[in-house]
Amino acid sequence: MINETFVASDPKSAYDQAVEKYGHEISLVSAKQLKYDDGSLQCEVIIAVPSALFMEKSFGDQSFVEESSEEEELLGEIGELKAQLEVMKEGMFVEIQKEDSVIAEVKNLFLKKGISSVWLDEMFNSLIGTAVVEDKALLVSYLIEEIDDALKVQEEDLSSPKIMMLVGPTGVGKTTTIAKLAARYAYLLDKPYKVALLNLDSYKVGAIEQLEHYADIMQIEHISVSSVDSFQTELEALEGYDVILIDTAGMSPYDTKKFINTVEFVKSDIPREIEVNLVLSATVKYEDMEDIYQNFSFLNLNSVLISKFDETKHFGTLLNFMLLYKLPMSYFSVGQEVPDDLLLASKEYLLEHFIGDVNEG
Ligand SMILES: Nc1nc2c(ncn2[C@@H]2O[C@H](COP(=O)(O)OP(=O)(O)O)[C@@H](O)[C@H]2O)c(=O)[nH]1
Ligand SMILES: [Mg+2]
Repeated sequence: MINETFVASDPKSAYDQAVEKYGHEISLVSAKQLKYDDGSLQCEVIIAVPSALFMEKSFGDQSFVEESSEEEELLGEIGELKAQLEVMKEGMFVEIQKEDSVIAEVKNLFLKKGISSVWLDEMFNSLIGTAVVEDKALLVSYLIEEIDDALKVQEEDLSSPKIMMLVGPTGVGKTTTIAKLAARYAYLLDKPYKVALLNLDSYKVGAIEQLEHYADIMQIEHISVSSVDSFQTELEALEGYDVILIDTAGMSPYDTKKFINTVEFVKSDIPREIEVNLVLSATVKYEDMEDIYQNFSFLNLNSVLISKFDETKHFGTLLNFMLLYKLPMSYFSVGQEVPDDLLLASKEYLLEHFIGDVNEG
């Protein structure tokens, strides 16, 4: 049944209107008197009409059927579209959730390995909405490729005479590495280079003895200098040498800077640049690395030499340092043995170790 309202001045007139329209199959639902705004009284009668009769009288047989089917068809289509939208919406939600969970998982993995969230977020932001963030393996290999791109290696170049100075905290492996480099240049390359060792330490007796000891064994020139003046004089005297390796044992970066500045006053036929290598232990903690960089960066670092590569399996912190400060790597010290445990820096070698670590985690 369908309810319809009829209005007239009295209930009977209203009911008569309903009978006139639908005949006697109708039934009375309610009747009430209403006072309108203009003060007039009207009577509202609600009657119930059988649905079929209501449709017939309202739309007429033919038109009702046709309109209904058209309307129904339209409604059906809208309903279908709505359902499709729901499915799409759900699908999108699932995709976003999937992206989120892949990113979260990979981010967690790299964070755990020491890569900073600043660098990671920068990467993820540029990848949102791409297929890369929907697949864990794809995302991991993308990140490793990005690290590979960001890493730089300083090629070994002995084509012109050079002065190489190793700086870095005490105990990091400077003296040992200088001995390895000296042996490499003097005896292990395609031709023997003329190498001299210079020690800037004036008071750390042990350090001098250590370098002297290596120099004696290798029969390589060794000089110890204690003042900026004598440094300049010695460099002038070493004019004919291919490589001068300088150890800075126990010296503060500020004192070291004075010696570095001296180099430009060295009188020499072939002017030499000084190449400053920061020696960083692969085992160092990130907070310490930052401190080290702050302490030594004003020396205009040319490259980073990574020591104690053999003492850790985790290279994320080191990689993070490279990503942040963008210094090229020169050599890797991979053990205590002089001269064997020294490698030319290589991205592949470092990344292989890092990937090994990532795969374990
Ligand atoms: N395991 C390992 N030990 C190293 C490496 N390089 C240096 N060392 C050791 O670290 C200690 C300090 O080295 P040293 O050259 O005296 O450091 P310096 O104070 O920077 O001159 C020594 O016992 C070295 O044998 C390395 O690559 N791996
Ligand atoms: Mg030393």
